[in-house]
Amino acid sequence: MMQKAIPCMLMRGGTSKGTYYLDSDLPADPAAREEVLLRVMGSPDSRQIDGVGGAHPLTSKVAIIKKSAREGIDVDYLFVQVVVDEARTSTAQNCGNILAGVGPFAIENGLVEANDGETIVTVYMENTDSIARQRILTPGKQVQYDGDAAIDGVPGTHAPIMIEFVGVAGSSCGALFPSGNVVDEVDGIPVTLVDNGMPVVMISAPDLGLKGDESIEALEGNTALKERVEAIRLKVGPMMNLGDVKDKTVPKMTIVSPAQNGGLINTRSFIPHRVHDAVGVLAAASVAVAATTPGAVGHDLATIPAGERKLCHVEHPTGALAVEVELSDDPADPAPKSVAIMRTARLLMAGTAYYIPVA
Ligand code: NQM
Repeated sequence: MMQKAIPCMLMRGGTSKGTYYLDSDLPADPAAREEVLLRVMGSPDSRQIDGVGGAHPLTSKVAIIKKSAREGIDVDYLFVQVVVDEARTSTAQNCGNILAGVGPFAIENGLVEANDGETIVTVYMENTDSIARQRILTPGKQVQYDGDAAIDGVPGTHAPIMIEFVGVAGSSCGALFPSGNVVDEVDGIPVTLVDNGMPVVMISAPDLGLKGDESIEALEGNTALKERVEAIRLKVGPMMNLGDVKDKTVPKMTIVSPAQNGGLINTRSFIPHRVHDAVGVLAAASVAVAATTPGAVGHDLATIPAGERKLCHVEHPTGALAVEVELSDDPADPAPKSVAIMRTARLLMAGTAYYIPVA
């Protein structure tokens, strides 16, 4: 079968990497569309050797972008996780790292006209029916990628992209604390089920016999731990209004312990089977809100910053991710008043991707 071609950009968004497409370039038929996403990435194959994927969930991600018909919104963004070693994709989760590249992509492709200086791109996140506002540096109406901003998990410095989230609390699970409790007990272990943009299960490290600063390799090599964590994950799926999560990449399982470098709290995250090199953006936003909520798992371990707008450094295996949260002061509505983060992104390649259809 002849190779087929499709316009595509390869971008780093935050600490993740993926293929970015214009919705109009992809086939409309869902099965044909999924085939393109899989084949370009090189899935299913644990090495993704016949595609551009990086053989890890963090580098097997897709953004599909179109001009928005919604009032006050510039572009619609659909995130797709391409499973590395199975012929499967999932839209059951959002991704705040890949999101960082969405505004730059929209400007590069003429979906948003840049100002000379700075451009705000308002993004509707289809996976979670919520909004992100991105501030992008655009001197001379061109996206600036180089700069002085550093994020842990990415070498060097780049142009900062400030992202403010609107309406992310409960966006996947229906409520910030979807079980109706700030703490539940599952398999004899206290857990906090939280969704401030990403469904996350917080578990205290000692409750799993861990210190919380274990290496990624040690955690991924601990079969008994992985089985225990997965058993809890499968049980909490329905409690989080996510149903059967066996084939879903949510909820994320986050092991928390006291911060080691002056931050809010330390984390190790199963996403949900591999361990994250850092922490997801929206996952960190969920962790930050849980850890600052009295009674939740992690609250007693956390060092909570003072002030109304709290800059919470969520520590992870390669540094920390800072989330600025303004907590609710309304007991009837615990959703935070604001959530913001800083990311960087970079256009790595622009052009044509080639793939061979299976059928
Ligand atoms: O939580 C990985 C990532 C993510 C998700 C994952 C993310 C987020 O770091 O917003 O960014 O948990 O699958 O790309």
